[in-house]
Amino acid sequence: MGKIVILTGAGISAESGLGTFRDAGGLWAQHRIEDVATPEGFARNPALVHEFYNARRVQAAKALPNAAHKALARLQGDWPDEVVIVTQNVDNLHETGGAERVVHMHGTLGGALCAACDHRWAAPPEMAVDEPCPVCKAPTARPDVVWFGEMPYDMDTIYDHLASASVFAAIGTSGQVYPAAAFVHEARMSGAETIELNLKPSTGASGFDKVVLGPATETVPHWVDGLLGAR
Ligand code: BV8
Repeated sequence: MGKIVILTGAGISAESGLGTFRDAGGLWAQHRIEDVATPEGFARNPALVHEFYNARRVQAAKALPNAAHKALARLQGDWPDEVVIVTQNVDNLHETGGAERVVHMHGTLGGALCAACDHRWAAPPEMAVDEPCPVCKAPTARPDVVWFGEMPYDMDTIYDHLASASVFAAIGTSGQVYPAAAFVHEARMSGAETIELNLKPSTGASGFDKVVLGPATETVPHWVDGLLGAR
């Protein structure tokens, strides 16, 4: 038994039709990170950044949760201890798949943030350049996502969860973005059993006790069945 901490990345949403970043033809093959996922890029060309996130927001709104998202929600409901999902993803497929305790460390497409006064509100389907903040009226609205060079959200909470995890699973992440990529080492240091579920071994695969390869819609329900059946 014990607390299960799960880190998910773009791979868990791939079979829902949302692009990953580093697979062939992925988002970083279509756009330069510096241009669309940094504060400097937003300052330089906000229209390009809004275009990038508007397209993803519209696509994510049409996407449906897949068997992997639903299996994690089932695990949260049926496991006798806490199951925490920390996601790098900015889509809401964990929530629409029935999950509750989801920590969006890189923010969400559904959120808007005022770069001037830090006010947060629900983003419209498409954000425009110079969109005024509803509170301070400054034309400084941006997507509420964490860009490179910015501090991910809820880091203290995440490290607390990792320190008390019995099992740590990384699902559908290439293990190339920090600090998320180092969570497996934090979990191991607190004695957690670590498992990676991925289509192919990630950069950090050797840091896991176990690696299960295959599409998430097959490996995740099977893993959850094993955990719940083994109780
Ligand atoms: C920060 C925005 C300070 C939202 C993103 C060392 C320590 C600390 C920082 C750094 C460091 N070294 C470098 C840094 C800086 C930088 C960084 O990591 N750079 C990298 C490129 C080297 N990190 C930062 O700037 C972070 N901030 O460090 O602040 C700090 C320091 C310490 C502690 C606290 C704070 C901020 C990083 C966040 C950047 N924002 N996105 C958005 O646009 O979505 S990152 C971007 O990459 C996405 O958020 C994405 O979630 C994330 C990770 O990518 P993955 O999810 O893994 O996706 P990827 O395509 O790479 O891989 C897909 C995987 O799925 C593959 O493995 C594939 O095999 C698998 N897959 C595919 N299909 C399937 C599948 N698996 C199963 N089934 C399938 N069907």
